[in-house]
Amino acid sequence: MTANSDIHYMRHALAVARRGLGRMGSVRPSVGCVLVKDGRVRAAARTGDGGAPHAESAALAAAGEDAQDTTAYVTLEPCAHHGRTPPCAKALVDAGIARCVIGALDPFEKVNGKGVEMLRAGGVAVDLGVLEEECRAANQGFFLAVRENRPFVTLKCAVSADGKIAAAPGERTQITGELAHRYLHHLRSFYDAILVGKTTMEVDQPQLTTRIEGYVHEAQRIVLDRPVQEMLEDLAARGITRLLVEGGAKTHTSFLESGLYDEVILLKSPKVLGEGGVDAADFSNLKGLKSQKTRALGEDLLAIYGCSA
Ligand code: AOF
Ligand code: ZN
Repeated sequence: MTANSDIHYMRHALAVARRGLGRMGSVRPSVGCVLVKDGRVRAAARTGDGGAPHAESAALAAAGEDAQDTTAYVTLEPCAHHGRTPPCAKALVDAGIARCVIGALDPFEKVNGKGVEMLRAGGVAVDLGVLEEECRAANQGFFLAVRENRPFVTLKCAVSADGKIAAAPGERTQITGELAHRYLHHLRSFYDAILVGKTTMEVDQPQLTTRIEGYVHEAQRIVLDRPVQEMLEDLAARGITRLLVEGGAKTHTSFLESGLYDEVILLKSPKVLGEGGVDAADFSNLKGLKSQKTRALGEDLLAIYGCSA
């Protein structure tokens, strides 16, 4: 059985890792690493923006000599290859850590299993699979890009009580309130790119930026102009591992019909837009997705559907 303390520190590492989502700029994971000794966190770091430095080397640098005899909690297997940086597994061994607790194995073939071997060969005790599902979920964009050549896709839609996304065709309509608006800007900061259809681009002319204090993030803006599967492969090839699809209805429908989506986020307003409004896509049948979270945001309701258990 996994010790409670292992789960606790892995949660910490996951929280640190998640802050890097949407900031890697290429098909690279955002990893979290926490170094712990005698019940005290000595250092915590994530993969740097743009993919470097790796989480482990940043945490080791922060801990200095204090890294000796720590337990390292890492959300993803430490790397074993010479890439832009020397192998993290070797750096952990050289720093004299006692134990390494790993969330998920790295799917990248130059690393997969080899990081674990390198640690064990260096005398480090290794435990695998602590909060594995959460660790994979946190880096699902990276896993999908490596294995399926496409980014993690979230469909997001703000919808009125009567299922509309605008009061009339061609009319930009603010449907949800201030808290939902803030939530959306926060959400955007965890994506590499935001996609809209041509009509939305023309009608709403959205800036699609993150505009809240404390967040500096500019996701790439993408306008849907090709069959999606092809476009998604292209986006993955350009290093986009997390894509937020903001609509409109035609764009959402094309994703819903192709089945190429992993998560749906609906912001439901109590407002009624009436007969002349533009219908939202039909989100009533979400293949295999389950309700993950429902919560009030002011007078609006946030509903998240995903595939984790
Ligand atoms: C780690 N810690 O923080 C990350 C890892 O091009 P490079 O040298 O940056 O290597 C990228 C690969 O390293 C990436 O595909 C993934 O397998 C692993 N990422 N590994 O030990 C980290 N970001
Ligand atoms: Zn590394």
